[in-house]
Amino acid sequence: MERYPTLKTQDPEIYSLINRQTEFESSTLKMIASESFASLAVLEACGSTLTNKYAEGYAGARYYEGNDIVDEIELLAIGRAKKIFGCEHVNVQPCSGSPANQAVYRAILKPGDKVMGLPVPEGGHLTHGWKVNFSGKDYVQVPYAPEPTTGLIDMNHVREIALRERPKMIWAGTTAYPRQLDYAAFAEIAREIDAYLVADIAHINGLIIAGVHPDPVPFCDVVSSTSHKMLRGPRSGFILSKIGDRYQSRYFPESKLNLAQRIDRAVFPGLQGGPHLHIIAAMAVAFKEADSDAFRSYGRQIVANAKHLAKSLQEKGIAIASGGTDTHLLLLDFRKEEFTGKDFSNAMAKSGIIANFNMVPGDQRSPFVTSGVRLGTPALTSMGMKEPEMELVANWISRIRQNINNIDSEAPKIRAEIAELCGKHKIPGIRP
Ligand code: DSN
Repeated sequence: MERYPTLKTQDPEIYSLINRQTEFESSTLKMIASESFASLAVLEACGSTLTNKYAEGYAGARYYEGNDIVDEIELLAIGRAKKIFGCEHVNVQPCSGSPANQAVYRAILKPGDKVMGLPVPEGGHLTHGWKVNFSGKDYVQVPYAPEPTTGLIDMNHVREIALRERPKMIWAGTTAYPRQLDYAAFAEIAREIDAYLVADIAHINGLIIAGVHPDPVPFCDVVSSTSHKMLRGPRSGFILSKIGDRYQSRYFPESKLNLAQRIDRAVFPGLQGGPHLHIIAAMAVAFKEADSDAFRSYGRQIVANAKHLAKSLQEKGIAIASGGTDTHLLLLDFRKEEFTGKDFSNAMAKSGIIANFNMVPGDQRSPFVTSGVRLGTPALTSMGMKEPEMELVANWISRIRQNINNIDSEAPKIRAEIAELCGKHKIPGIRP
């Protein structure tokens, strides 16, 4: 299939770089837990003429003329998101997960307020109050973390911290935690201290749609997400919320705006200008794709693959943080090894397995080298890989470990075998 024929003649340099990256991703194992493959339909919507349109505002209340058709697009995206997530209100304008989360802060907190979240080294996200991010500079993070010995979040411990510190908002969301979150328990704690509960489901939205992870929507005031990652949409973000604010009289007695309205105002005009309509159209396409048996089966297989990979690796003597996984990701735990997580992820990349080094619970090494590697299965599952392929992946990872001090001679052999396996599989958006 010839891609981008116009770009090829008009800008051969960019054409060639895009093609090189596509070829690279087609011949290596994409195991970054936050990546997958968007469909051709999603990519076509991203590359559509909608990129030309300005539509500041919301459907029916724009600051430009000529928006009747794009209103339909945005409303379609919102309607489809409401259907798959079963929520009261949706905003599809945030440009990605971090801007979505920024809007959540603006809608429900004031600078200096306390927010409870996992620090980045503990498996949280930059925007959950980490010190180098706006969320840690303008707000005060109350940290919680998986227990160093078990690798699990202990809800009794979370409750103790919450009762002691009384944050105004609690994040239930992770980027490197392989277990399910207990939203009902988070909600009970939040209610005890009159805190807003916000779930960040960017990593696990597809598992929720597939019914293989608890659903936060009934328990949370707000749920934020990206639309890329396992959802396989464009790079963007969205916010789901209740309409009413259960703490309106306590925290916003003067405001005439409910929670949904405050979120909408926080996104536009609070933080952003014109919405990216080509991306919103692509999100609508992704939401439609996600509302299907094929997608739900993909979500179930993501978890089946991750569990199988974890078990196969354990059988080969590789430790897995928290003893396994219930989700799309696993953390290889190299705390007892002489090599670091960074050494290992470099060796994997040389061999054609692309992932990232990551802190693990109880890690004594610096975040710049770590003792862990985070692996995810969404992209391989999108390629149609199942348990037999996970066995192969486990074998390759085991060979990398055995040859860690001699990787330059072993890596090319592994890489060739991986390229051969990839060549036998479809890749959404790239190879039908
Ligand atoms: N950067 C993403 C991840 O890899 O988890 C989170 O936004």
